[in-house]
Amino acid sequence: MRTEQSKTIYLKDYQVPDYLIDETHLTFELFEDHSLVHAQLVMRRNPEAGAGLPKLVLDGQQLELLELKLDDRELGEGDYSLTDSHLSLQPTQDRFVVDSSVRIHPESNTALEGLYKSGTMFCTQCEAEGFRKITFYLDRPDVMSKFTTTVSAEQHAYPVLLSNGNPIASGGEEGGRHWATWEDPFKKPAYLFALVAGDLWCVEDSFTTMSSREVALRIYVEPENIDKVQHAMDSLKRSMKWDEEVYGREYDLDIFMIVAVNDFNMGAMENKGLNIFNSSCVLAKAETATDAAHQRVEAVVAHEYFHNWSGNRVTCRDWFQLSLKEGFTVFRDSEFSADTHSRTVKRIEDVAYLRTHQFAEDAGPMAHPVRPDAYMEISNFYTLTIYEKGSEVLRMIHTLLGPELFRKGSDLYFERHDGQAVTCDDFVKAMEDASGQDLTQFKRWYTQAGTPRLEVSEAYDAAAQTYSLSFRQSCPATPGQSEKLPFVIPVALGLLDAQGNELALRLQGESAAQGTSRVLSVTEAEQTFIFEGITAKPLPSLLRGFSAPVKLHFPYDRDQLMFLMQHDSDGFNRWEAGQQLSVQVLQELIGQHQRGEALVLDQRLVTALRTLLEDESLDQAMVAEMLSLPGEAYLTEISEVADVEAIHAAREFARKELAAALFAPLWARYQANRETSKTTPYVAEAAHFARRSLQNIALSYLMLSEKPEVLVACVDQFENADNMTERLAALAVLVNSPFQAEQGKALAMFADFFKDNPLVMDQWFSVQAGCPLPGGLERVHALMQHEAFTLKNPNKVRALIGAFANQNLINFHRADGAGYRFLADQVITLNALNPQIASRLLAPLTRWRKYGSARQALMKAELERILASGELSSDVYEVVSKSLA
Ligand code: B3K
Ligand code: ZN
Repeated sequence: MRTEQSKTIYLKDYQVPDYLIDETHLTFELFEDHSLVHAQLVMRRNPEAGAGLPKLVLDGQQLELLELKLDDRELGEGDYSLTDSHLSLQPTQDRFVVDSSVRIHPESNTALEGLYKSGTMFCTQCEAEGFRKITFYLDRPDVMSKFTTTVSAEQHAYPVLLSNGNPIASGGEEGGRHWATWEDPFKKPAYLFALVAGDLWCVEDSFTTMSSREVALRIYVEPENIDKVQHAMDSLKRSMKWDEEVYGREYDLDIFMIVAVNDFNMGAMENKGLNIFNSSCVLAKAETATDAAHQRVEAVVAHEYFHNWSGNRVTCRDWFQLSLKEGFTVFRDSEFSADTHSRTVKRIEDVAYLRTHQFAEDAGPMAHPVRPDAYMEISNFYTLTIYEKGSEVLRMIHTLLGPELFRKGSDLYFERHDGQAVTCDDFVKAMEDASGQDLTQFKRWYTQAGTPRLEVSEAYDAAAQTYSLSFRQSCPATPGQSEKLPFVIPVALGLLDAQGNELALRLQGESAAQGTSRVLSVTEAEQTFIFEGITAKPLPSLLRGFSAPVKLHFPYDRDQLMFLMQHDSDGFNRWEAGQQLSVQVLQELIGQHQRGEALVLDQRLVTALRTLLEDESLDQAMVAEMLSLPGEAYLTEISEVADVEAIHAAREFARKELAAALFAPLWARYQANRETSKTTPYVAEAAHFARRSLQNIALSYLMLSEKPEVLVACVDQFENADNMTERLAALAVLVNSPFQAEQGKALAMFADFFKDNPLVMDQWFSVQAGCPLPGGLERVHALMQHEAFTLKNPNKVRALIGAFANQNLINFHRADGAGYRFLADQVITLNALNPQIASRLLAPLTRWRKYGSARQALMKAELERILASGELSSDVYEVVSKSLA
């Protein structure tokens, strides 16, 4: 458990490694009750590290050392020293070879880090520091080595033996065993190592690269899933093409493999040539996976593939630089999805996610910069800040430089640093060198945590025909950072006249207007921009496309927001105006609830949504997005003190009022779309996603009316839909409805039909875990006893416990604290089984400062109880101790 790792590690202490490993030769002998790992490391003194021959200190945890040799000489106990995390020995010359043999126990590894078993197959997860649980090694990303790997296992149970690179030899052994050797010609850090052994089937395809090389593509799954990989394969080929076209990046090995495993801590892993995926991010077909799941598979396949350049060919010098590969790769995958489907809808989804979850993280006890300065447990830093905010930082560079210079910068970065382990500074330097722009101040986005607040005010001078916008930026204190310096904030904007036309934008000092939408760079704490030639007071459309991850404040009134909803040429800002209108209306209802007044819905929201619903020329996905009221989690995030009951009551009241007032247009749109769905085969493309999303959100409103004809339609959709998107949406609204009989029947039918499909059963758990009706905690308790549930599978934990704590706020935040007690109990159990999952599950308790004093006390008491519960993993210890600090 907690050893030396609960010490804090600082970026400022970084030192180059004393030794390098040129070659790594591994042999694995896999057995049912243990495995043996032999490692031969061809090493040399690092010329950059100075003179002398310091001790060689190898990382290693939970390894039983069987044999150790230095240059073929067997070492006895006096020749080395061994702790529970390191093996040290004294080299005697600049170049030497270390041989070690260790015994490990993948069969009892429930942490799912290092080598472990998922069901009957062996697989690995090494990022960030899992390789040290496989063999003694310099387990740090700036040590890059050429790997050769031989795997041997019983042939019948493990016919498929895989590792990174190309297969170079294989054969049989006595006693029904066989072996295979793989060679990876590219130097890589140990975190990209992978091994798989199992009874797997594969779908094979091929891709011809831009220089006409044939690459074999294989997706391996357990036999029962072989019918669910076509979508992932199509996504992979589209990703490979897109990376050639948009970034000029070609794949480099002759084979690219993906393996789907059921027990996996994260979404997937970009191991060189052998990506290992959570099965939830590979398997998708119409009957068993929703539209959202199809889009997630496509995005994750693309993300991991894109890492081959942004992460593998050019990797991180140390883990403080994690966003170098993750922020960049998220930006790349989100642009891929935007190009493949609807750009505006993708942007809306990403921003809604960022503002709800990353902004909350940035305001909480674990807030950290995109490039952190310190950590205790690196697994805790695979965060929304590193990934999502990191991607926003890349997007801002893209916005400031423009697409051509950005591409020039990425070309220079890949060319300059191919085969190296580098820093975020190296990335920015390439962008500066390629563009000629100075990004010194911009780099504060990497070093300062917290979400900046941007207040904007306006002034119109009719006589001078000038319109000025004044910006004032500030950033709240975050742990360890009390003072912040101004950021570079790119603000994309336009000005609308009274008819909704866009005005030509000429700033003071310019001789000609520069278009009708442009990007201002706000660099000072307070700064004013003056537009000239403005003949009447305009309405500004600010932060178009969410051009910077900030909290924007402009005193729009509701009529202005309705105007922007209709007229803004920027699709994202039309949605944003609708969200702001909804927030204002909901906050008014929250106030009424808190004062004990009768709730009264501002009819302007009804009018605005009616206009959208009745306009059949609009993109249906946009209409669906605009109909979705801001979620309870977002309303919590923007509250000073979150009033759980008032937020829930206000939102539910608004939904019911809208459902009643808009019944006719909702019913018309629902019926039309459902009819089309009945007669259209399932297609995973934007127009079809759009139709089903409007259909399903309409259904969720319509069911609030409790009218019999809607119930009939809902049950029909549940029973007869040919795809999971429609079926699951119908199930979810039934579960949230008062129709007990229909609901019970549907849940039973669903579970019976899909009992052998764990990913579909995850959906079944989630739908029930998220149900806001009273008794949520009792339902979750009961579901934990269901035969399909197990704490050992991370997907199950997320589907049931995670969904309850993160999405069912009214039940989780029960006033008596039982929800908190439940979550703490699960964290304590999981701490011993799987520390990474335990630590992630904790997040809702860390947000205690958002709530009133009674809830604060209850949440803190549970954090204290976890802290006192015994030996904690470094993962859980870091999050709990920082939350209480
Ligand atoms: N790089 C992996 C993350 C692995 C995290 C391990 N704790 C997935 C990804 O971002 O592509
Ligand atoms: Zn990634």
